Amino acid sequence: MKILLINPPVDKIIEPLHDSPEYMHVGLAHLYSSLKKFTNTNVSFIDCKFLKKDKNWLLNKIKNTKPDIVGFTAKTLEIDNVLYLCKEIKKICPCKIIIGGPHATGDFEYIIKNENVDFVGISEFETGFIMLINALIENKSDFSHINSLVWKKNNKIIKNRVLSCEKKHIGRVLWEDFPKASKYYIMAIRGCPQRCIFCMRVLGNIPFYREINEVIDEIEIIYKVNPQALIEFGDETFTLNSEYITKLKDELKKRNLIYGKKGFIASTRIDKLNLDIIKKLKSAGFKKLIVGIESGDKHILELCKKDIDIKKALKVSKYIRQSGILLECNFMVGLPGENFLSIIKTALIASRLRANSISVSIACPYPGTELYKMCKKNKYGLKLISSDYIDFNNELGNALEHENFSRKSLEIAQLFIYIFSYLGSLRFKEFLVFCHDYRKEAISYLKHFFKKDLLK
Ligand code: B12
Ligand code: SF4
Repeated sequence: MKILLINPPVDKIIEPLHDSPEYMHVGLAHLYSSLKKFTNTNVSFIDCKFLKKDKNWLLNKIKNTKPDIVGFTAKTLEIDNVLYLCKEIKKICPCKIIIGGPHATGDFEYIIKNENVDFVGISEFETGFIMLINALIENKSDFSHINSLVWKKNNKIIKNRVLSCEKKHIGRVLWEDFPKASKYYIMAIRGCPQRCIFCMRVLGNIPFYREINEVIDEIEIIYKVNPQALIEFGDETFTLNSEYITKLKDELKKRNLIYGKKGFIASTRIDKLNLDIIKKLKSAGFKKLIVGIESGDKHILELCKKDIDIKKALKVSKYIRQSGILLECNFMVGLPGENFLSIIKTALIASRLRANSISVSIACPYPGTELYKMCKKNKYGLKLISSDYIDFNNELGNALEHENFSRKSLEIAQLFIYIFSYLGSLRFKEFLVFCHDYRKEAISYLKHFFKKDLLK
């Protein structure tokens, strides 16, 4: 049985960082590795974005290789593009099609209703996929025993129980099977116990810690494939558990993987950092930490269930700067409770945190989140302004506005925070460095910013 896993191509490069990335899709890399280990199938993985391949190339490839199962991953903004590809694939290849990933987890009905889709996988899906393949190999027509699967029986949609994957099925990614990349994302911990209203938590609320040895084996293999690789931990909250970090640091040291490499990057919550953990991360070779602050307004942070204390965040950011680790802070505008004053507060905090880089996005109500439900009910003056999923993107999207805050005002607020975070703390040189480092993204951003006005 031939299985083809696909990270779909983009029609047009709008956000170069993500549409034409230097890294491969971690979720599909995990699925590939588990299917290879636990099934007797011929599995392959094509990351069209990483390989810079377009839809014609992909369709040709499918026509020539005739896989039995095609599996697409899809974020919300790419789901319609993927459904279009499914239609084209069914014309040229009599395969089964399964879709998984973030959109499938948040809005499986939208996908399974499509006549060209056979199955949908919800949340993490290593175990579900292995069970599905075994059922297909045995020619079964009943799939009700398969974890986290959505399927159709006599045109009726059936959603099975959503269960966590079996521990043994989440193994080491076989990075050595893929082309060399300059950047790799790896996952040590899956899931996040917090409840932020804008976050999907595709991998659930219960943290699952991978075996330290396996994570470090993965790092070792990546460095064998490319000794100059940059490695980022994609975990939602990397420093959830300080003991885990200590063990990780010790194992990295033991295997001499800390020095001489490019250094690691990780994302975490600022309230899961303290002086001790920062020192550990520094000695483990971490060069950059990314944290979500989201807003400088206490009321908004409460409404969003972000659960962080701004004063403590300022203190921790100082420790990070003193340690020599670079700090990136993420902010969001357009959250419930946003007003003129809260924007000013966010800009002030962004400047006081003195982060080396920042990212300011506009809140995006991804289906399956509490924010989406709030928008649907027009709570706190929130409004969904598009039902077209291509607009569901935090950076350059067009999905949400407020009763008293038009989309354009949110975009102006976003630009204002970007600029004020540097110039408000008189960091002119750092601002120029930031503009230089992210020049391609800045051009896309400015094009998007002025596009609607120019079209008028
Ligand atoms: C790390 C990460 C990134 C990394 C990329 C990592 C990578 N190389 O793949 C970076 C920082 C670059 C990134 C960028 C973006 N991200 Co991101 N990211 C994440 C994060 C924190 C973890 C994802 C991850 O790697 N998980 C680990 C792997 C093992 O899990 P997984 O990918 O989900 O795959 C599992 C299942 O989903 C499922 N599955 C996945 N694909 C498939 C396919 C099939 C066929 C099946 C059956 C199952 C299946 O099985 C997999 C194994 O269990 C999630 C949050 C989260 N909890 O998911 C957000 C998240 C996925 N990102 C999100 C977004 C929006 C983006 C951006 C668009 C940001 C932006 N510009 O606004 C970009 C888009 C990049 C792109 N073009 O793909 C959203 C997606 C929401 C949505 N509904 O679309 C999330 C959910 C965060 C959120 N807002 O809640 N991201
Ligand atoms: S802390 Fe981060 S990963 Fe966890 S729910 Fe909040 S935004 Fe999502």
